[in-house]
Amino acid sequence: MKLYEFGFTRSIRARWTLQELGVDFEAITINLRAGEHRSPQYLAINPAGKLPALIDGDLVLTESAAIVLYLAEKYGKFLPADAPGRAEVNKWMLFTVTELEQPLWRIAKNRNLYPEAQRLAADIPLAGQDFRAMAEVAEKHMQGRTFVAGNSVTVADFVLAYTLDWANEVQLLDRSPQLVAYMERMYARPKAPKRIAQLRAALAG
Ligand SMILES: N[C@@H](CCC(=O)N[C@@H](CS)C(=O)NCC(=O)O)C(=O)O
Repeated sequence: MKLYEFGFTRSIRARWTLQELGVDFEAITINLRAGEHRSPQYLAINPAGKLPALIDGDLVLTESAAIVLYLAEKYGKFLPADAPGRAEVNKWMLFTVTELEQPLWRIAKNRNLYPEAQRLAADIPLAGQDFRAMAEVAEKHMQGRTFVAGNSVTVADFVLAYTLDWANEVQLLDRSPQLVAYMERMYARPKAPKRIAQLRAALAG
C-alpha cells in the first residue's frame, strides 16, 4: 500500500488511520511547495493534483474521507458494525469536511494560496463566523462524550481531530473548550500523528 502525502496536509487523516491500524505502508512525499503535485506522473494518480492519494493493488483512491472509510472497511476496524452506527460516523465525517473544513479552506486560500491580487480579505472574517457557528454545534455535541460517534473510536475521530488542529492553528478554537480537550485527547493516543505545528516547523527547518 502506498500513501502519497505531504507534511501537515489532509494526508495526515490517512496516515493517522494507517498508523492506528498498524498497517505497513510506503509513504511517498509529493512536495507541494516544489509543485510536484502538478507533475504528469502525479496527475496520472490524481487528476485533481491534490493530496492524499492511496494506492492499494489496483485501487487508486483519492479524497481523504474516502480513504479512511476504505481502510476502516478493509481492516474491519474503527467503524461500527451496525447501519445506524455507520450512519453516525458518515454524518460526522461529512459535517467535518463540509461545515468545518470548508470555512478553514476559504481562510487558507484567501490568506496564502490564491494569487495575491485575487485574495478576498473580507471573506476571512465571514469564513471565521461560519466556522464558529458550526463549531458550536460540535461543541455541544461533545459535552459528556469521549468520541464523536458512538462509544468507541472511529475514523470520524481521526478526521475531526485533524480538522480541529487546523482550526486551532488559525485561532478559531478559543470558544470551544470541549473541542480543544477532545482534540488533545485524540492527539495523546500512542499512534496519533504529529500536530500540524510540529510538522510545519519540521518543513520550515
Ligand atoms: N477534498 C480533498 C482535498 C484535498 C486537498 O485539497 N489537498 C490539498 C493539501 S491539504 C492539496 O493537495 N492542495 C494542492 C492544490 O490544491 O493545488 C481531500 O480531502 O482529500
